[in-house]
Amino acid sequence: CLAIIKSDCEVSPNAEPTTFLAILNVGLSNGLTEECLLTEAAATGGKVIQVVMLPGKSYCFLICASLEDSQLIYEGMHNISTIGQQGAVAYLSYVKQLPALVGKREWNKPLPGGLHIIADFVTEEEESTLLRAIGEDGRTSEGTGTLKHRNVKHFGFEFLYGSNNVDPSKPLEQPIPSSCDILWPRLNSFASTWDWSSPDQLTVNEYEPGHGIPPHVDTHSAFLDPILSLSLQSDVVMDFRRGDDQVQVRLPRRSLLIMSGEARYDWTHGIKPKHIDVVPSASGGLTTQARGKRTSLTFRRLRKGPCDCSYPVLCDTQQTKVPQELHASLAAQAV
Ligand code: AKG
Repeated sequence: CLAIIKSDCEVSPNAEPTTFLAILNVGLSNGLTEECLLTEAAATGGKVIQVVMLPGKSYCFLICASLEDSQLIYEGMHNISTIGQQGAVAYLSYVKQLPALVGKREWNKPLPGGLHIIADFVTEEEESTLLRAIGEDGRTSEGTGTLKHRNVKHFGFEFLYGSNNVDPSKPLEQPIPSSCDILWPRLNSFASTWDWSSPDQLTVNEYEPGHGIPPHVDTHSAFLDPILSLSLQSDVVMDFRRGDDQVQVRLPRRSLLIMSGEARYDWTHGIKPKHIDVVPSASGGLTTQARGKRTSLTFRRLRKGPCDCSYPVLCDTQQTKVPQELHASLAAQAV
């Protein structure tokens, strides 16, 4: 095992204690979760600053708060802990350093053009207010609001998953809740970028851990640019794709995602149905993040006419086939 980490990522064992521990025989590839590892380490009395796990690998690393913490964890877990799937036994070793930037390449790609993420767009208090407001009202999809991989509600206009469109002649009784009005003045710094007006359509998606949404582009002729999505309750990783290009984007809880221009029209976006995301860690490696229940508020503005964008590939106005096929996966989710 030690030979593998040496050849994989040039990490050498150290006979004397260090604050870096390699945990061998368990990792992302055999189902180890950060939560499980941290619980096990905490039970030894040792304090962990960070867990570093590498995609596809059956080992991982811990950064401990001090040499004393590292020794407590080593003594409490080496050869004793059964934390992998099917109770794989963990072997521990002190190591000289952590792997440099291993697995991080995926995360070093530039974001799609026109994609912005504004962290802490709402406070925790505002998050609670918004969740209360959308919980009380709204039109549920397909009568029940349950798609195979998430629950959905609409305000302003219903998004029709059969046609992947809205019917502008049929506004819903419930407009977008007025508690959302606090959001729009915060977009002032972007206002010159778009011909801005407040959204008139809101789709609320509730994802339990393990839920997701298939890759799709929001129908060009149905909605204007930009499309906004506010993430509440949990972080998640969203995948953007254009041809062979794929970019993973972490959407933190309480952040606002803005998809404009290229990101709105020329890239698909989707969320893989998983319980755990692999995400960058501060030390330059990767770690896992268990998903909690996530509620997203996707705000759109109806276009009411053909799309005149300069991104024809996924444009239903300019070609009918590709977007329909893409959206078929969304429609297929309806129960
Ligand atoms: C949609 O409802 O079409 C979405 O893409 C939702 C995105 C999200 O959950 O942030």
